[in-house]
Amino acid sequence: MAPATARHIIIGDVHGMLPELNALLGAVELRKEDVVVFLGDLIDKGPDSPGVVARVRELREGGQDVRLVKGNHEEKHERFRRAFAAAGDNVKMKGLDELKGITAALSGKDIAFLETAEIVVKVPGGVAVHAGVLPTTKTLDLATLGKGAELLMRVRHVTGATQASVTIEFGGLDFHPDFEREQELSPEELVALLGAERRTVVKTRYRPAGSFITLKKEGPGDPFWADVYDGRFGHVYFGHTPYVEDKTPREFQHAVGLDLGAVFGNRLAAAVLTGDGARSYVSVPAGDKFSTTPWEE
Ligand SMILES: [Mn+2]
Repeated sequence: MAPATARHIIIGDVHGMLPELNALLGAVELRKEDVVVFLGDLIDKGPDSPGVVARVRELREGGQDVRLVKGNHEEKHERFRRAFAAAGDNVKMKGLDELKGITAALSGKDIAFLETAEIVVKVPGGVAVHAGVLPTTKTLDLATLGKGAELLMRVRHVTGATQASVTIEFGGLDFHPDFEREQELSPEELVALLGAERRTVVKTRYRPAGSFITLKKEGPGDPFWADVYDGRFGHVYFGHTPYVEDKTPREFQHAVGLDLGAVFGNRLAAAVLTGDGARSYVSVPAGDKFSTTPWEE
């Protein structure tokens, strides 16, 4: 257990930006008793992923309480390592050159360190996750979430309205009703409404408002998750979505986005939580820009 006076330093996506990480650790005047939480995506895109992993690993080896949240980039590397072990050079994945180059440059200790990453890290007054939480999530228990835990690493926009449809076989024809008024009904209620006893239900589809949307598939009525998150798990500290023009972390009612897009040439940021419950922010400018596509994963 960290002592009561310990601070929590929560750091946004580093993406291989080693000088900026060192500058940030200097700017927060890191103390031995601080808990340092990295929000994931230590690696990829930037110039020195292996250097960043070694730096953070050595911080832990030096006795600092370091917690690592798993980002979608750490998850992608895990998938690559498994696939490469099984299929060698026959592996087909997007970004293969970067995956291979970084993997080759990581030591066994570095990889073991990366594999200590957690999907959710509890922090005072809330949780740290890589991307966010779905507004509809009822629990953060990973066993209960199952494959849904994956979305904590990826969520951005969520559905703004409930989508419900029932496909019904009727007289040899497929019947695809288009619901508007009944949107709040469950599939069972929709079927009852349609008099299903005379028909055969082929397929029901029900997605409540607040469901996951794949990147770039969102429409104008689909909010960013943190705009509709009700605070049920406390304050959520997240990265993943880079705010490439913001000078300070993006604050929501019950969440704060700490990825200020260092690798996109903006800033590397941290939240500092003190024992008395106060929250402040520290950030340092990026020395250079190594990626120009913040809308990509
Ligand atoms: Mn990410």
